[in-house]
Amino acid sequence: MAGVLRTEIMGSMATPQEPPRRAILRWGLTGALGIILPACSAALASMRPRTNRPVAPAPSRDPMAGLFRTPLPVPSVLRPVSTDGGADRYEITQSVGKQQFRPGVDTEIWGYDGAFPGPTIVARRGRPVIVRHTNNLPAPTVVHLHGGIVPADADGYPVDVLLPAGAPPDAVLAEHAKHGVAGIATGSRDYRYPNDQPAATLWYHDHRMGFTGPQVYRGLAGFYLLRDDAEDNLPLPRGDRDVPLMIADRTFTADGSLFYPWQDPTQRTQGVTVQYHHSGMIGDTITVNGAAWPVLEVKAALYRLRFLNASNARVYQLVLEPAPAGGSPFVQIGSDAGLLPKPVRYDTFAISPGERYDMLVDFSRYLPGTRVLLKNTLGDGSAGYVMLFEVTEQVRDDARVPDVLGPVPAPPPRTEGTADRRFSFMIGPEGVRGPPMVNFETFSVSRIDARPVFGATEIWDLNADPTHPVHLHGAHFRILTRNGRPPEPQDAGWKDTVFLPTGGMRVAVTFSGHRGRYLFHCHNLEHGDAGMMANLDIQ
Ligand SMILES: [Cu+2]
Repeated sequence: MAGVLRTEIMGSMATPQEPPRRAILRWGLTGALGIILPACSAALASMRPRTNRPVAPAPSRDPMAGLFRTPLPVPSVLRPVSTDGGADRYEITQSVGKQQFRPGVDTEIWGYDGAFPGPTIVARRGRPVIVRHTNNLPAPTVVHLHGGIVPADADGYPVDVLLPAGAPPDAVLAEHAKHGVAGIATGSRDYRYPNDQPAATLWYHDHRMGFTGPQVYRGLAGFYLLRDDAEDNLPLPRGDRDVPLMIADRTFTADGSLFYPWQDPTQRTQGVTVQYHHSGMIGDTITVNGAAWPVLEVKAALYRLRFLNASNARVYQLVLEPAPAGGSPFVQIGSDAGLLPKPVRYDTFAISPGERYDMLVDFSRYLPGTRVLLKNTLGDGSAGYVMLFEVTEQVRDDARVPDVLGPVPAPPPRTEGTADRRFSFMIGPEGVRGPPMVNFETFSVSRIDARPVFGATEIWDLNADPTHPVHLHGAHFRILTRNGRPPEPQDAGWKDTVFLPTGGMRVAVTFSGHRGRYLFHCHNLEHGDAGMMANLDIQ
């Protein structure tokens, strides 16, 4: 029976999408020629976004012309089906959908309730949420609440698959599931989230073993906003001035389909073509909330912009152009897992896959009528543009930047001496298909790589060659050193994802959530799928 399920349920999928180069739709300024580079290039060893060499010089007069044509969609907030019994219950159906990333072009996606991003869940600290997911997709799925401190059986361990109703038994999945946490479910599965943690911008996304990259890329991602009283008591922007921004790069084929570099044209086995093995899937089109290069009209007022990098592999360095009078337009109030102790101001900031930056931007520092570009200085050509804000009018605004935000306990001051554990993230040196590894091993569901003690705070030294965005499940951490030096201001809060620099980091991890098996892995999704993951057993 091995492989039968995947053969049958994947058989109804679209035909393989790897297009000839000329068939890739030229929505951007660079076009497609830059996206497939020779596999032997030394640049493949770099995690930096692929430099898409422009095929024509970028227009010098008005680079915005034609690019920013779609109003920014804001995902709808999901209504609970029940609020009885001490928990809010939600239902989500994972299904194939169609949507327009660009006006007039239909693209098939896989989405939560058929949409990308999926519906936003707004949760309250201390109030549990139960989400019943039903799988109507032609493939197994797994749901992970990224940043949530949840019981291990609700964390979306990669082999705890949810099969579509009617899927036949599969020996390979059954064998994998023996090493899982929650086992296999068919049709529907309930995920229970206690929400026993501070207000933060979380997100939920697919985490299926070996297929997380393609399944998130197809659209299985949504916001999960956790609120609490402490945050409510701050004079922060609310309502339509509290805007989640899910940034994700994609490449489209000539017929508007999503391009993904499957190694196996039948899409039954995991893995990407050798050109994308080291870089991960880097797209040439930047989307925000499911629209390519969108436009948001903003009042001349303070806004809360919750930046999430939901890209498979691309790192962004974001700037606003023009900068407002007085400079430093970004005021960070929160990081992955909650508010910072106090606001931090930036001219520019980097965000790697999986990270969140909770920012205030005061558009009253611009004159009404100003068009403000959000640019990515790491991207070439059209990948250098993210979205456009159009400042409309001055309004009454009660929101302001607080002087003090949330209490974050000081981390243990152990910056000298030996760490409790060390983790290295690297791709093996065996040529273009060297295996992505943690501590020189590729992932195995049947091997425990670390056994932290529940309740402990451990000091970890993390190293990467060259750089990787790493994400910890089941616990949050604080940054003690960066490149061997003191942390930077944005490192002050609780983190669950961090872009490891080549000089490494020392972090303090606190295991105060739940006992059980959790992952620690690279959030370059193609690296994770290929084995750059480790198992923690917290006991
Ligand atoms: Cu990686």
